[in-house]
Amino acid sequence: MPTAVIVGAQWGDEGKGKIVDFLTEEFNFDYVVRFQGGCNAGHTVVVGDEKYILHQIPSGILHKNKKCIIGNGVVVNPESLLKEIETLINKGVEINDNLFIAKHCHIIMAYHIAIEEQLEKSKKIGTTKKGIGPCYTDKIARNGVRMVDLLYPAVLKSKIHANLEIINFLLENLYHTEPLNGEEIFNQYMIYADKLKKYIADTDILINEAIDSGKNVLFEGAQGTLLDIDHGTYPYVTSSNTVAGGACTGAGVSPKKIDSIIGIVKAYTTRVGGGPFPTEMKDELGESIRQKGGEYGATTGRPRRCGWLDLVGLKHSVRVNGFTGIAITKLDILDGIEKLKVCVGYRYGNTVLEEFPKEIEILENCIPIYEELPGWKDSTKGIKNYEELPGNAKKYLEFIEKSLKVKIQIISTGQKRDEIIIKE
Ligand code: 2SA
Ligand code: GDP
Ligand code: MG
Repeated sequence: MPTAVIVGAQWGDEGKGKIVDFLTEEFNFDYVVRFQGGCNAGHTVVVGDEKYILHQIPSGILHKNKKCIIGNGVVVNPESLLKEIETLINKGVEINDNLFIAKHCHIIMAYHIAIEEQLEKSKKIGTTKKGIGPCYTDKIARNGVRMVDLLYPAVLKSKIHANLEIINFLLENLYHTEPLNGEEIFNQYMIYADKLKKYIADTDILINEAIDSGKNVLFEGAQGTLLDIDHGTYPYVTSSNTVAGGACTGAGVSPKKIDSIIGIVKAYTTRVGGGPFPTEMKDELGESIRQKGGEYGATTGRPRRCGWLDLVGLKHSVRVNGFTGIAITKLDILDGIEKLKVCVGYRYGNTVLEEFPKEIEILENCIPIYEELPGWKDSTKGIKNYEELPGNAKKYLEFIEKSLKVKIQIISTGQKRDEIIIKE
């Protein structure tokens, strides 16, 4: 597996952090590269009794001698990145010449957060309020401030002032709130520049040279396919390309150089924030899965909505990503549930849909068609050997594999590193 892309196959929080951490060591990846999103992400890695939540730093950072890269597709919040670095160092993690940030990453500015605060009042996407959308908006509108601008104070200053002319007009006249002070923002970002400049690099060159010299590179996606700006449940999506193709644009690597694409699939479904969710369980079972699975936002602490596995959404995910294999996570959370439902189609009015609809109004009014599978009583927690899984757990996995026509390569049976099965 010289290069592999890890992508969330649902609405995020599938357990990408755990799988990235595991694969980094197990398959000897030399580099781990984040390629989109920002500090909206929360990737959890549990090592022994210690829990780490990575937001912008790749989840390979906990292993020594691995290089971690924040690729150009990421939007960097300097303040939260510095906090993340400090937290990790305080926990004994080494961060020095093993971290690189792309020169051409866009930066989340204080005004992006201020604008999003206002936008969310009417739009109600249920964002993380980290300024992600407004930052990508500026990137596409060609108004963005990039990491490299931190090295050129005059450029930084003029960009901040030019952007604030528009932002302050909106804040004062449309939102009737206080304007922001450009000089204060500039001075604050110069402090960040001083602390972060040692990490800024030509990461596209670094990554390509690494691949060309035979090093193993793992690309770590954030959020999930159904939150993709193009392929997700628009407008209830994040503002980046979360699909596998995003790894190429978000790191500067040719599709020719990608060997494996692994979709991370939670054994059930969760979603945090607004938007349609056909298989959502609004009952006691949904609540008990939330409690047992610890389904609370790793960044915001918001309760995640929980539901049954949705093969319609997953088939779409398989198609747009081209998974070469999948990893099923949180199988243990389904232990003890008598009957498991799996959504195999949607009923919309008098029609049956087998494909995930693009029309948000249709998706909002779809009724899932379920296949019922028998559950299992025995615990799967911590099982490391496929043969030891209860028969019905194997049947559940085989059903998924057969429906999606993609091999299950990894099964995760707990939060910890070693609570995992490698199937092939
Ligand atoms: P944003 O902030 O603009 O990206 O929000 C747009 C939508 O994307 C969703 N989103 C997420 N969904 C799942 N997990 C995410 N990371 C955190 C976690 C979320 C948290 O690991 O739990 O702590 O709340 C994530 N980031 C963005 C978001 O909920 C909106 O639906
Ligand atoms: P990510 O954003 O995809 O990295 O996922 P999050 O970290 O936001 O959420 C996944 C949660 O599930 C974390 O608390 C993980 O520690 C936990 N987790 C991951 N895999 C498993 C598993 O197989 N079993 C259990 N019980 N928890 C898991
Ligand atoms: Mg998460």
